Amino acid sequence: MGFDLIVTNGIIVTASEVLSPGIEIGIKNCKISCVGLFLPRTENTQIIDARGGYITPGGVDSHVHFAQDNCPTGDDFTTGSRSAIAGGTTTVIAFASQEKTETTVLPCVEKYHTRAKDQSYCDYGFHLILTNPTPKIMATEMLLMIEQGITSVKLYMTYEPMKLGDAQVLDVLMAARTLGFTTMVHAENSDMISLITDRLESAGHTAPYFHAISRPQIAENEATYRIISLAELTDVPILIVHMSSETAMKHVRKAQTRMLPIHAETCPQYLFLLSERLKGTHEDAFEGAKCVCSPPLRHDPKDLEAMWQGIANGTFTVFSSDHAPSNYHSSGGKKLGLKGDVMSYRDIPNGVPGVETRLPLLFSYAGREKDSRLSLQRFVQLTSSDPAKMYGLEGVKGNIAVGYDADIVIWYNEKDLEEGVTIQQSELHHGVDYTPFEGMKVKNWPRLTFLRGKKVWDRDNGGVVGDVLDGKFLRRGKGKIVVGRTGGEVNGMLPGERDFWC
Ligand code: DUC
Ligand code: ZN
Ligand code: ZN
Repeated sequence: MGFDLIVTNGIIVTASEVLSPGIEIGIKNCKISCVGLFLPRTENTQIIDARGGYITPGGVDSHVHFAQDNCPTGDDFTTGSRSAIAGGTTTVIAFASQEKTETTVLPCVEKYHTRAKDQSYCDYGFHLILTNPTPKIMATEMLLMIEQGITSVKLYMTYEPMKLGDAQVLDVLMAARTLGFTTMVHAENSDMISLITDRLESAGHTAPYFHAISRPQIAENEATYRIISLAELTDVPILIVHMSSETAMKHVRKAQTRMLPIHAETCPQYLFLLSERLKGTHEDAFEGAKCVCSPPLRHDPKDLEAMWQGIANGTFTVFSSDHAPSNYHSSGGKKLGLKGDVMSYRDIPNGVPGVETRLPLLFSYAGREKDSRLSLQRFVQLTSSDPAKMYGLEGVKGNIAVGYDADIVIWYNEKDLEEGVTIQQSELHHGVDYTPFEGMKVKNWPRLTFLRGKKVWDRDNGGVVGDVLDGKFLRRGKGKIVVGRTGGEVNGMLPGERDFWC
């Protein structure tokens, strides 16, 4: 029989260990079938030499926006997934987004399937954005969704066209309790933001920088505390997406200390970028629009530092890109916020691109060097194995272990890349016309990416060597709790009190 492929001469990093040099990966029928020493070769075995570099699992980016109606100028599945594999990500979970006027989610999910099928370089799944969770959807269609492998939803506590009130959030959480889907939440206080936005506009403060002024940390803080309370009341695990501030993060940490199943995600922009980036330049007063995202970039380097602490100490379960692609130069993109000479930050599409730069940015700080901020294992947990667990892909994606899909990233031996890599838009593979990380230096970059044993990215020999037919839809199982547990009592309630109404 023998292996189809053996990856040799590298240092394998799993979610729990950095394995000794010499340990090899044997791949058969697209799966990792052995991790061990001196694997037997046959004449049909292809040997991949990792040249002494690290080997990590293919990245699982569980928060990307591809081909979404609200960002029509950026990435579709083809360009977005191409960018993913060039940055070492082999699985993405994108969104199928329900319109508030829709009383069923089935056509919307079909629409997003059509946008992705046979158009993806990497494997993909969908979360469902619920903006109108009718009783019928919650009672019958969510069951169907779970059967079809869509086992997570995202809820918004802000944005007029998407937000749910607390009563609706509670309805969804109660359905999640029964059906077992995973609930992701965008936590910002909508009314605080509206008040400030209206008053800023009256005062003529409408340049991109005021986006950050309009969404202060206290708005994230309040909504985070509120959603944790709603989740605690109903005893349901949640994941709070794209967290940006220490005050809000402290609620998560405190809840986790009480063993509540409260998970959190942060993204590269909240580790590396500050609100000063929203200020225009001499040449282009509107350029800050490129960095408009929500929650916004924060003001102080201490804010970044706090997010790094959450990365290192386990508060964050997931490090995603929140790749939200809108072109800067297209009229339907970021320029929606520029009418003639008049800037209007509230009309700028939210979000920054980053699916390709996510892994290299974090990997630069992983390891045992003096300037490292997290271990290599923690890097794997945050970028691959924990998002896979959270979203029902454990055992298939996100780790280097027997039985898993052979999704593998081989990094350069640092001796072969002494100068590192400078991030430049001209070198990236997304469909967006800029990167907010332009000019930043990273230490390393995926040299080779394999998707289910097939080489799809070879940085030195052709770049993208995969195909849009390579990516498959992932029917995900139900997500697992990674932090805490259900079944805890609510502070101040009698033991078992919930049973009267649950
Ligand atoms: N939420 C996201 O998840 N992405 C981009 C913007 C937003 O508000
Ligand atoms: Zn969001
Ligand atoms: Zn997002």
